[in-house]
Amino acid sequence: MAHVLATGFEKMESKNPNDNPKIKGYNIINGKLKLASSGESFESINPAWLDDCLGEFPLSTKADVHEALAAARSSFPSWSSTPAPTRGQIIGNMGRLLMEHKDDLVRLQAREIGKTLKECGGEIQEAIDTCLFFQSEGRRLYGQTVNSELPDKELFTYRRPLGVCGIINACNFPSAVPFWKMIPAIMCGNTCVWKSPQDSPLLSFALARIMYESGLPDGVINLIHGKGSGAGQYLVDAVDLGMVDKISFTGSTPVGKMIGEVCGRNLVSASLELGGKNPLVIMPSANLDNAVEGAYWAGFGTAGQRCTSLGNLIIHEDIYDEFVDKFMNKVISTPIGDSMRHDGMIYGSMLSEKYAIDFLKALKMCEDDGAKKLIGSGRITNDLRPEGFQGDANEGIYMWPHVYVDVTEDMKCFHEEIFGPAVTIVKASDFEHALHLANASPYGLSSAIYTNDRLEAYRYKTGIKAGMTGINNSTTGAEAHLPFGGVKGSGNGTRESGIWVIEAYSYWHAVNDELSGKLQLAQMDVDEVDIEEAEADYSSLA
Ligand code: UN1
Repeated sequence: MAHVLATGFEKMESKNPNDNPKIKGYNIINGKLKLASSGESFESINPAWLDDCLGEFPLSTKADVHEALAAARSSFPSWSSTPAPTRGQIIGNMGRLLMEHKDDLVRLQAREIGKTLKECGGEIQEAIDTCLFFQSEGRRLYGQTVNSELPDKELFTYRRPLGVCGIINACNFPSAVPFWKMIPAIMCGNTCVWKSPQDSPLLSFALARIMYESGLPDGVINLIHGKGSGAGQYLVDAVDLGMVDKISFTGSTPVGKMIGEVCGRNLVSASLELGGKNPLVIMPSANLDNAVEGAYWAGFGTAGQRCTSLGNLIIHEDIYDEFVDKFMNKVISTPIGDSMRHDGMIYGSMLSEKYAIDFLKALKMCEDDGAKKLIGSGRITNDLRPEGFQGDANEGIYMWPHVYVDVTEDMKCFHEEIFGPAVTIVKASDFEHALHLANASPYGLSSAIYTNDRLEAYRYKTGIKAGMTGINNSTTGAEAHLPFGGVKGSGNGTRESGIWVIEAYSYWHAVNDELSGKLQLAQMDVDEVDIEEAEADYSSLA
């Protein structure tokens, strides 16, 4: 089998529009390009242009996943003993290569998942930022020296890697999120098996090749393609077989709970970044035009397919009508279309057919709940298209923007995440009610408030139960050096990004060094310091 760096990208015969290349994709196991052992493959389709097939990728079997895990296991001793600053240097090289190839990767990502070029640019930048941050963390993988209670004895702490990490991410952030996971993982000395999202295998393949071009030794990151119910499940099942020391997962709450159970019964560490029903509160003192911009972007950026997208828009009753009017004025003319062919689009296609099907089911839930619809007709067709739609609707999978009002706490659509361009609007009678509503869903990922009352902002920040809060900002917009993650149904409390993620990929090793040449017993052989005889009679004060 060819080494990952031995060839360029292998093109296949394609009937793509504009002759877009169709690529033969491979798994990368121990630095070698490999097909699935069954010979089976699946295709990656451009959701904004369904005739455009990006390539064919191995439908990995259980044996392929186990081979990748074995490769990660055997490369662990040498990688974990490579000095952390050297590991950091390789990560820095990855960042520099991403910068060099940024424009091509941005276009490839937009082509594979239909996200706008602008957003894809932001995302590749987030992957670059992550590399540059962790390049230096390789020089800062500090432990501590700790004083002993006994003489001639020293105590130390060291960060140790966990071992083999299984990485599973969703296709909505197909470059930033795997980098959030794998970069700190390898910086800490772990090795990885990365199951690429089934809807972004080509981008994952290109990113993994960049990792190898950066000087990564064979077997440190192993890439396997396939479906969630196939390769993804085999990777999780391998936890029960003792082949995995860590799973890091970004995706839905039900799948996250299943993974958490498997990891829990094996006492294996799990990082779980799950769904959200992110609330955004608008108070009367807010700058309403600014708030409209934030709510609109939070609701419809990435076609609402971020885990940090706006869920419940909670509006104070005093400005409710004015705000909804301004908001709807914007929503009605939302520019929607393929950003590779039309400029200025706010959002593009759904990530894939599967996301479209789930979104349509969620719309039915809103309708069954009796929420009142202000705009939205499901899938965009050439006969029924919003005024801002550009192009031929039959070419891709596009959805109308949807806004529902009169949503109340007793409705399912108040509580459940809707992954797509839909916002549910709730009316609040005062600040306390707004805060109550913001906390009433089962999730706790992101949250936001627009207010110019500092006390209200303070009370929101301290009263909300969420991993992230924006003040006079939208619910989205994580940065590579700030902790990312949620509470309640949004995760298990682990964090991605910044120095906080290091906790998720290392354990603390406490070492004591007894220099006295004899056995000294902690707590028992410690010199006691007596309390001096009290001069004062405290009982006379009572
Ligand atoms: C996700 O949706 O899984 O803050 C990640 C944001 C992005 C990351 C979202 N930078 O919305």
